[in-house]
Amino acid sequence: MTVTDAAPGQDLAAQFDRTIARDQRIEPRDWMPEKFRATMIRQIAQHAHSEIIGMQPEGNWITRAPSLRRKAILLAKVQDEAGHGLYLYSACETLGADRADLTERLISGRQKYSSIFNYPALTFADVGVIGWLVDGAAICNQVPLCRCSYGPYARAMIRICKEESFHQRQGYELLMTMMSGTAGQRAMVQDAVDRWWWPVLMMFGPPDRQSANTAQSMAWKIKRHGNDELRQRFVDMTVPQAEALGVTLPDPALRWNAGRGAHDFGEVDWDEMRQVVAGNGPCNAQRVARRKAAHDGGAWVREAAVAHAAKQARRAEQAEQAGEAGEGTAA
Ligand code: BYC
Repeated sequence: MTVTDAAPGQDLAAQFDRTIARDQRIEPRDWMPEKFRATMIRQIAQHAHSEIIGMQPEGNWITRAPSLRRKAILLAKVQDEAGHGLYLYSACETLGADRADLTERLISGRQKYSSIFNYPALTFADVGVIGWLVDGAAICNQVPLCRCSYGPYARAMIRICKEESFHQRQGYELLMTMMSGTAGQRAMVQDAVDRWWWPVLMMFGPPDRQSANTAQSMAWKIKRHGNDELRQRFVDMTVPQAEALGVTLPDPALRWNAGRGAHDFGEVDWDEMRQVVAGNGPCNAQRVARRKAAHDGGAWVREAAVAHAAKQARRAEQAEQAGEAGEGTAA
């Protein structure tokens, strides 16, 4: 339903509320409260930045992949992440955001990206664990976003989730292969799981009681579940996968609670998360510096693309004018 079609004088805010209440989508030309627009830009931009920065930890392993097969898989995965970033920047543009400005905000630290990508990928087992756990957490968080109330974001998420599913499986398959290898390979996998487990739980955001945005985002049906519910769902989904793989999740408090029908688990180190989000994680400076270098290095490509588009537009205009003049002569 497009509220811009509404009769003059109609209460646009009430119509926005009705669209949300009926579980319909808000589309780019619809009227929306400025706070809704700002929230969507904030979340989609942060998500887009995460995809683009998220190319770095795994991208570092493309030249060192142990076989042609692993290299081809990794290359495809990292390219998918670039594609996800592009869909998401486009979704942000439908809200009036400017892509160059979004990149500037990322590079200058004024917009966030997921804390998880500020941890290093130290061995090739990390590539598998990123696929299994990081992409697994991303799926848990993003499948409900396919039903988000903002149309372009919801539609982008459908394709992204399909690709994330392949990413998760390739990670798990890589780890299965390593776990059936040597004792050294199994130790590498366990070490990677030990390092990534807690940072992955941070991906879901702070506990709901401390989350600044959850209540409003749930009322607007941007978020369909709270951060804690999705974190719990991820833990419950992952425990049997860890058992099948033969690794131990590094949490002594992790155990099945029959009463709740869910796993109990230990407290995330929220101080560490705050530090990482504030820019003080192990790789924050390196990740942003590399993104800035890539952006600066691409300046000539952007300039050439703009010059090329201007030339094409000029030629099209000249051809149109020549056509009109020709028609005039023929008549
Ligand atoms: N890291 O009120 P809250 C991927 C911020 S891409 C950093 O709960 P919200 C992948 C939050 O922004 C993974 N910051 O916020 C890519 C807020 O600060 P501001 C990215 C975090 O938005 C490549 C403040 O803390 N996924 O999976 O309601 C390869 C309070 O939080 C984090 C998405 O972006 C964090 N972990 O909920 C492989 C999914 N958590 O902005 C994989 C879409 C929270 O008020 N995003 N903050 O200054 C979301 O679902 C939500 O934005 C979040 C946070 C659940 C992340």
